[in-house]
Amino acid sequence: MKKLIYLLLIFVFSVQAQDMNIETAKEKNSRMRWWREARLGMFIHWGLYSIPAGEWKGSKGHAEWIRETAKIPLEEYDSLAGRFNPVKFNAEDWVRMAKNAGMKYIVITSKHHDGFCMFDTKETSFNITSTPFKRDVLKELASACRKLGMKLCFYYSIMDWHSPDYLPRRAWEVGRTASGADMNRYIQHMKNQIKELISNYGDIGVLWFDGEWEETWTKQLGDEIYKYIRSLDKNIIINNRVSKARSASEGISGNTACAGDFGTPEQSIPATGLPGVDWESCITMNNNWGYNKDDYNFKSVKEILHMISDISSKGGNLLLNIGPTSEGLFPEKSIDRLAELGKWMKKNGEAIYKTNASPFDSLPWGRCTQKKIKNTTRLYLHVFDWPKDGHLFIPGLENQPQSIYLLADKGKKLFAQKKEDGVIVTLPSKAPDDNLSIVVMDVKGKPKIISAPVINNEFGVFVDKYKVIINSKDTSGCQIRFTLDGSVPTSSSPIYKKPFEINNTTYVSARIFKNDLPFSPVSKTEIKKIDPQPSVEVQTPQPGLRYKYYEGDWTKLPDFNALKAIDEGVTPDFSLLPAKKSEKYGLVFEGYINILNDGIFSFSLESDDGSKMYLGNNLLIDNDYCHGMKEMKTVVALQAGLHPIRVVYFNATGASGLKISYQNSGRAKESIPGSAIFH
Ligand code: FHN
Repeated sequence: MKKLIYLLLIFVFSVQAQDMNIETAKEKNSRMRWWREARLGMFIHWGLYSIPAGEWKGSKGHAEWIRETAKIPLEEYDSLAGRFNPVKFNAEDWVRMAKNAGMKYIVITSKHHDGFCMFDTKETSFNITSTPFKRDVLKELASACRKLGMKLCFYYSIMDWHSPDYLPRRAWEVGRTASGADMNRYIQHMKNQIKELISNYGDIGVLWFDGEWEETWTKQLGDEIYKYIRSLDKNIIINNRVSKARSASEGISGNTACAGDFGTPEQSIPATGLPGVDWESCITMNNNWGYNKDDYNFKSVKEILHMISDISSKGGNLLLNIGPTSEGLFPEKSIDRLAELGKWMKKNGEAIYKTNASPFDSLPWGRCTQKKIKNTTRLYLHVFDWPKDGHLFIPGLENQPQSIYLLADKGKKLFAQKKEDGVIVTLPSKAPDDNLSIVVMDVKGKPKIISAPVINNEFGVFVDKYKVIINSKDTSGCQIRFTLDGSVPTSSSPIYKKPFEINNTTYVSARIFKNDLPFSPVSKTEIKKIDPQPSVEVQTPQPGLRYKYYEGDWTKLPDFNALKAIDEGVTPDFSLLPAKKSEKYGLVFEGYINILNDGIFSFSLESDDGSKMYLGNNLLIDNDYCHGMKEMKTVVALQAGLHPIRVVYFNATGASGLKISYQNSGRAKESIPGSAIFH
């Protein structure tokens, strides 16, 4: 009887799991396995925008957003479909270039924000079969991927500038009515297209959503679509942009309660790995996602290899972008970079594929990935800077290496010496690869690493006196010894017992000792004393900031002094004014910020779109140009009192936002309160 109940419970749970998309950790790990092991994929942004290739009626600097950034009326943009004829497109060539570059999956735009569908969809005639080319490129890519053993994945934009049902319209599309638009009908349209993409092209690895930031798309809708997709295909992987999990910059933090299987930092790499979090950095090879014929600013092979190394050492994937031409060709420089990448991956891919994040907090000369092989750990030491003296010091490694060799020359055994605070490997004078060389080291069991002590030096500078705090991970039975002149601590150096103050620029070094012998690497940091920026005298400061409100059409901050303000007045803080009437507007805030104590302040300026912050006569933060909510920070030393502050801001289209905060050394980050603002 018990067995029957047990079986019944398993059945109920599995049905419920299926319906609710609740899967066990084991099932999720199985579903994510190929993606986690892949580490490297190709992103392809291809569509009608490749025809203008970044230029429209003499205006340059555009790409896949050209319909928006060049404000092309719907009918005029749609007419590009009549010119789309990529006669040189060859799906197998593309897939072979991705494969030879060491990429394990391809994510291609099935539909970008412009709404043009690169596949044969029954949902709209605004698709590739209505072009002179007629052929369904996703179908051809699907068969090429099957033939050559590549995972095919589709990018799909939630935001759709073409669909009559999608809202909001673009702000400048004043002549295009929104009446009759029906977002519910649009969502059904989306579901129908998603079903086409999942059903008609064979095994699809990932549905890669984008364009989720507008207010008409909600967490609830995102979660609903996620469940819908998983009900169609229980193995497919879905990124976090299906819902509202993506915060501005990292693409990972934000609302983790939202649906989505992995985080999506864009054009950035998180500062550290995020244990237990799946994430993929999507990054362009040059400056644009879609093809721009004038964009020759391609990253070097070295930069690309170091990105792959940095990302995989933090447990993430790299999705590297190509923007093909309107003829259906990869740009020459993209082809070159792929070929160089492939040569390196052919010899060194073992250090990237199927690896896990580094066991080290950081390494002065590069990165590390690791693999468990039975009861051994294989460490892949990614050496960016080949040591001139031929000695590679691995700080804090306690394990006695079992074998060491160059991945590019496995026959050449290397020798290591266990030191009290780590391992020194003797390397050949010349690195096997000028861009990035891998040293392989096997250690028994798990790597045991003694981390160097941590000296608190949040901002690196102080104005009056500074409390030095030195911490170390649990190393019971040890002492921390330190020096204040930059010399390496010895067994006769003072023992750190509690925080102490310094009054001048000091080089603090610290090291862990056990039984009076060095036991960890050395930490060293300069803590610099600087003069604070002087405050200013203001006769009768009044609460609040002066503001001036402008309207206009900018892709970067204009010289507002040369423009006529539409509105001006005094506002209690930096919040965006309710008075704004247009989506495309600018603001200038001017006044004084009252600093209560001499100190070091970290200012943060986060905005969508561009902004700049001035303090006194200095440009403190430049966060200009069109972008989503993006934060930039800087540190400044200020004297107590009033300091002139000026913030300029513009919003181009879509979402808008401006957040200004500061953090005094040792205190939490906070928005600048109205009580600190005067004019
Ligand atoms: O607006 C898009 C952009 O065109 C591009 O597709 C990138 C790629 O991740 N995603 C959006 C910006 O976050």
